Amino acid sequence: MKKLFLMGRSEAGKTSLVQVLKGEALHYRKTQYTNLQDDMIDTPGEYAESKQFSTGLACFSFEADVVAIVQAADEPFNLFGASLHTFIQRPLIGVITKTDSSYANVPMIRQWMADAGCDRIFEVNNITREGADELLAYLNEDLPQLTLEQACFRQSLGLSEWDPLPEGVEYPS
Ligand SMILES: Nc1nc2c(ncn2[C@@H]2O[C@H](COP(=O)(O)OP(=O)(O)O)[C@@H](O)[C@H]2O)c(=O)[nH]1
Ligand SMILES: [Mg+2]
Repeated sequence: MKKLFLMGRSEAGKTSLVQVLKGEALHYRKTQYTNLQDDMIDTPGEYAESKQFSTGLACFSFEADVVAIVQAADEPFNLFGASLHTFIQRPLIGVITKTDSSYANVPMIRQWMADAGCDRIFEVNNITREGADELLAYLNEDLPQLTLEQACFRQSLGLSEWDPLPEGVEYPS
């Protein structure tokens, strides 16, 4: 299973998402600190909301296989800048929560996530668990383990570790 790192503003639904992905019942718990031990790294929203702490998120992200921006469908403004993926050396995905909100504007959040450089965007309603299976299926696919030579070959093609090899291209033997 890919180790998932979650970042997003307070109340975005990160802790609920962890509970949904683990198959637990939803229970409110304020996130006070970053826990690195688990398959899922949940972070306090205050990190994403403060300029001083936000670099900490980039550092924690190196402990993960995939980084997720979590944004509720009814968020009124965007905390994340364009091309965010360029300083995170991991695949970046977006998870849109609270799709059930009467103020939901999913196309707007999708646009923010596309601007940030998300490879994939998932919609998850934490209350009904709709959409959770698709995200779980993605997380259950492990990333390929590369040898140093394979990583260097990818670099020579300008590819990240997780981009698929172009059609017809194979690793040199
Ligand atoms: N309607 C709705 N409420 C949600 C959803 N996800 C989380 N919530 C509620 O939003 C509040 C904040 O959720 P929480 O997971 O603690 O957010 P965090 O601060 O990002 O960890 C809680 O009251 C949750 O029950 C969702 O998909 N739909
Ligand atoms: Mg939380």
